[in-house]
Amino acid sequence: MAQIKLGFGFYQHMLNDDGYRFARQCGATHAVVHLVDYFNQGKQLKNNHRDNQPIGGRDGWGHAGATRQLWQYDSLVRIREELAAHGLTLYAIENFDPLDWYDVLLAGPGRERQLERLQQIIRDVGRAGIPVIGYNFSIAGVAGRVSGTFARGGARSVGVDGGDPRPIPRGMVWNMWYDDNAADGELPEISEQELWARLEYFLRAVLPVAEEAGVRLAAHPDDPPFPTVRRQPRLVYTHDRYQRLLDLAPSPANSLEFCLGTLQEMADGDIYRTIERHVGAGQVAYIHLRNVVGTVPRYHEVFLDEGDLDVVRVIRLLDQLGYDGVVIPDHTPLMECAAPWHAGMAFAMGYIRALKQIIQES
Ligand SMILES: [Mn+2]
Repeated sequence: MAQIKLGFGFYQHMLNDDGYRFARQCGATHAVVHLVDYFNQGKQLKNNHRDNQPIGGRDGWGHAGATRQLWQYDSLVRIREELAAHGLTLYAIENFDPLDWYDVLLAGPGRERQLERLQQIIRDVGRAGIPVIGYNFSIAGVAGRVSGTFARGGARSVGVDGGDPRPIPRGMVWNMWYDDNAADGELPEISEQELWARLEYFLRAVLPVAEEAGVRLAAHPDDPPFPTVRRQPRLVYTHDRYQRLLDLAPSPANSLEFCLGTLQEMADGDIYRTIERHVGAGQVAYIHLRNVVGTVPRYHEVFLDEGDLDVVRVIRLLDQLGYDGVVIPDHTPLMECAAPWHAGMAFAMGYIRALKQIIQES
């Protein structure tokens, strides 16, 4: 019988023995790994601690490219082997480094060269035995979040309170700096149609390579799901736009990084029908699970068992649909103790593990 796989999402700075052991102790069997360091902007900003979700002020999440060596084939193999030694299967790499594809997102002069680099990364990831790459085709990325004591018992978490209209400075994309010496000024505003065209250009360049390499590319929806953020258009900010993404370039390698938190934040749509539609069709490579209260333009993140999403129903539905891919907790509120991030994640892992046991193993 098909079984949901419980995974754990590793930020780059957690790729060490302590991190591996923590995930395994939580019951994880699979790993989703971030190679980009979203927390490296140094001392000048104080709102981007490694023990919370990256929030980012004007300077976003810091500089892109700091951990670029990790994308080399030998590093990918080493990480996969380290995880395996701890009983964890490396299932996916999540997100490209902005330094490797800013001109793909911006349709800039380096686009062809960067597409070749992405093709090489996809080949290396496949050769290293890693079956999935998650990505988020977005110029603004995850921007405009606020932090507050939004969850049960006054637990700190993130949310959205209206949109973010601040323009993006040149030299920044996806919340990170790729060029410190960029001319002053702001990124030009473009249409949503133009951004879809850029996505299609990207998919047509990389999907044939991905098919050959045995890698699925898995698209994350736009979080937060506004039509525009920081004056840049978004792609997947309503439920039906996921289908549009799939239809743009049909391929077994064109798949979804199914973020249930982001889908739940959307103003339209029935999330359970969206799960049936895409999970049922085998289009979901892996799932981000978290809970929220509210939808755009105002919502906040909460513990898995207290939000608008019926997580018990979700796990039951995934089981009924025969889903045998990976589920990871996306993010969780911080808990009051010496290790707030770890406590929040351990709670989420235990909650999902228990549901899985009750529904699948009883
Ligand atoms: Mn997500």
